[in-house]
Amino acid sequence: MPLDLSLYLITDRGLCAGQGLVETVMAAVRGGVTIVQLRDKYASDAELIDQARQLKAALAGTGVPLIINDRLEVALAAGADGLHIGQDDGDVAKARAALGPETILGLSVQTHAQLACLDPGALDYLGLGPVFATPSKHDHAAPLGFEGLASLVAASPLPAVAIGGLKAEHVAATRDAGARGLAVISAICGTPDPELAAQAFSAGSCHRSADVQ
Ligand code: TZP
Ligand code: MG
Repeated sequence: MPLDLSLYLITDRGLCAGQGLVETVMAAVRGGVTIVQLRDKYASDAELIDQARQLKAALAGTGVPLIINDRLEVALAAGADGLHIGQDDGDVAKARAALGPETILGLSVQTHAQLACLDPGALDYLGLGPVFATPSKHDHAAPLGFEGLASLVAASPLPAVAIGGLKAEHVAATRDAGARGLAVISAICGTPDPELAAQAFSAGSCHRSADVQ
């Protein structure tokens, strides 16, 4: 199935705890999320494998792929659809070799220098950001703004999803910058109605900013 990066949900342990991880994700999928990343810096591998299996079972039949953040072994053990790694999370070539050719592999990129060094043949997509500063990731790089995002997208050899402080009101600007989609945590996780929160992004995508007078 072609990779649909339009609305990329990333989970957060704390923000999803109130309504439950699976409940939050499935509500968001009903609202239009097209791809889901399980991200939990604190869970043990065993705990994460268990969460991944629950999510995989819940997502079966929806066509929405499940991506695991950082942990190759978890992605393999849970039979996830993909893995997303950062610049310091190990070797892309090694991850691709372990995952095989069919599994989705994404990489976070913050700078042109990082873009120049990557091997596009080993990857399926890039996560570019942060667009804005965000409390959801404590050690994030300097914010790019939409101009910085557009500059990275223009140089990217792969489809890109933008990340960092993005809300439904940013859909048009993100698309105008050339990104295929928006990756979000706090715009959906921990909101009173994650389904409605996800729906707001498709409402936002109806207009490119150039169309708005
Ligand atoms: N990587 C760069 S910013 C970020 C990650 C994981 C967090 C995005 O979270 P939010 O709440 O959508 O700003
Ligand atoms: Mg990482």
